[in-house]
Parts: sequence; C-alpha cells; structure tokens
Amino acid sequence: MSDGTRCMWMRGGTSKGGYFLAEDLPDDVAERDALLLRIMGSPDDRQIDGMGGADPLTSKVAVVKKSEREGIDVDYLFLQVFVDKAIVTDAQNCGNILSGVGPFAIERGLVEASDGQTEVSIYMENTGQSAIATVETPGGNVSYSGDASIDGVPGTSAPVPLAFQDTAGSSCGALLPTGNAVDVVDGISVTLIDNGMPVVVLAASDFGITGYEDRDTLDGDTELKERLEAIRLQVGPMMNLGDVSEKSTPKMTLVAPPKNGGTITTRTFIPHRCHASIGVLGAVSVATACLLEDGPAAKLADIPAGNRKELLIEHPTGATTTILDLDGDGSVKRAAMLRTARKLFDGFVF
Ligand code: NQM
Repeated sequence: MSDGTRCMWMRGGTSKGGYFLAEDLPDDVAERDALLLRIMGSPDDRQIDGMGGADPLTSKVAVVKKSEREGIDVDYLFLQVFVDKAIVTDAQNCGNILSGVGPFAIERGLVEASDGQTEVSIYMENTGQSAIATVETPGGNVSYSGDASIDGVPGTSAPVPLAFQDTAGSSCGALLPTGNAVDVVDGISVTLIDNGMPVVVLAASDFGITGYEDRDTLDGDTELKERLEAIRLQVGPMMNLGDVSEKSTPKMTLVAPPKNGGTITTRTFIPHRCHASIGVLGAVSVATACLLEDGPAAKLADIPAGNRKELLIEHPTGATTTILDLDGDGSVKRAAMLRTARKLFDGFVF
C-alpha cells in the first residue's frame, strides 16, 4: 500500500472536492490522472471505492502552487473528474472550487495572512485569467465561520467574495464566439456565450417545459437531454471548442422568466446532469447573456437599470447574486460574486 497523498477536502461554494499542492501530485499527467480517478473512485456511478460523491459537483479537484507571475499569489488548476467515465479534464474552469483556493493557499503557507482579511490573487490556469478572493483571517488564521449564506448550502459561513476581470472569451476566444447574440440550431434560438464559462443559453419554453422543474425531473427527461446534447455537439465547433463529445463544456442553460423576484430562472446541464444550483462563472456568463438585447435570455429577464447591476440568477435551490460592472458602451468590465468555503478534512488520501 502507498503512503498516501497529502490532500485537503473542502466545500467550495456549492461544490466539493480534493485540494492538492501541485508538488504532492505526480508531474506526469497520465500518472496524475490515474491517481485522481482512483482517489475519486471513477469510473463508477456510485464512486463507491473512492472519495467522490457520485455527482459531478462533488468529483472535483484543485491543484495549487505558489505563483511566479507578477502580482499573483497562487496558480490554480481545476480538474473535473468524471463520475461514470475514466476522464479527468482541465478543459473547464470552476468558480465554486475557486472559493476554497484562497483559504487552502493560506493554510498550506503559500500566502501569508494579515490580521483581519487577506486578499489572495489567483491565476486560473485553465483559462489564463485571474481572480481575487478575500478570505477572513482574524489573528492571521483562516476562519470558516461567519454569517454569510449562499443558496444551495445549509447554514452560514465566513464570506469569500470573488472578483473577476477580463473573463470574456476565456475558452472560446471571444465573448460571442460566432459574433452573434443569437444563432439558430435545430430550429432553436440560442446564445453561444463565454464570459468565464462557455454556455449555451436557450429558452425552456422552446423545449415544451416551464423551466421551473426540479433537478430530478429534468435528469429523468431523456428526450430533453437528447435534444440538448444534439445541439451541444453541433455548437462545440461553432464555439471554437472542437469536438465536445468527451468535454464538460459548453454548459446548457435553459432560461425562463424569474419566479421569485430575481432576474431570470435557470436550469443548467453540466452538461449531462442538471446542476443543483448554477456554476459561478456559468452564472456570470448567463447574467451577461441577459444583457444581449436580441438573445433568448433578454426577452425573459427583468434587468435593473444602471451601470452596476445586481442580477439574481434563480436556480433549482435558490438564487445566485452576480454583480456586473459595465463600461460606458454596456460591456461587462468586472464581475463579482459572494461564495463561502469550508475545510472538511486535512490528511492523506489513499
Ligand atoms: O461555472 C459546475 C460548479 C460548476 C462550475 C459546472 C462553476 C463555474 O458549480 O464557475 O463553479 O458547471 O460544471 O462548481
């Protein structure tokens, strides 16, 4: 038996996964991926022989190291470990797992904490962009307890605000990779957008559903899932993502008018299971799509006035508030979001 691999398990936002220092994992990518599949217990629907929670949202990995980039504290590589396939992919970013990176970096001594709050600048290796996380550090130690709550997570925790800049075209090369706010695929109007996460935005009503169905109902709707997958495979090359049959992007977000006083209602497939809430950068992309006049989202959204917009993206377990700062020309300059994180265990995984 091996001596195990040093690892911290954390909840980051509404996701959960293993956080590793890069130096604690094999340098060779094939060896690293084989180890991570073994740690999560994939491929297996139940991940019974591993740490994964039998859900894409709890089968995630952060690999963190001290950065050599100017103005950046740490580099973060996100890896999605598929549940039912022997795939580990770095082809997407994850803003929820990002919420745990600042606390983890401080706990592992990569960043020195101040008394009060500590800003951690994080380079997101998957997309080549950066984010700033503000971590609560009373007395120079990370605190996970506090009064902040986010929908999709019971109870309250210390806040971890995240700020993003220049996320447009993170994976697709442009905010609107086809140059259009609307394209028509299989007779359905779609917005193909990437403001941190490649997302296909579609009206739920175009599929004969309300968009307010719960996660289990949508996961059980085989016909809907087949229609969404047919569109996803066609738009992959249009979004400069190539063949996406074995990729976890683009995400497919069905939109409907807001139901609980928010901006818009969403149900997101990531891409083959319905998200219990919505991804962080996924929400930034959908919020941005709401501002595109001719797109399917804008027709349904309730948008507040002004250049600083607080958009409430409703999802199956509540809503995620995304704050967008706009330039004079209406384009999104900065995005911010409140998350929380919690250390669950620290030790060695086998
Ligand atoms: O969009 C799930 C999550 C995510 C991604 C997914 C995320 C993001 O909720 O930034 O956070 O879309 O696969 O963790």
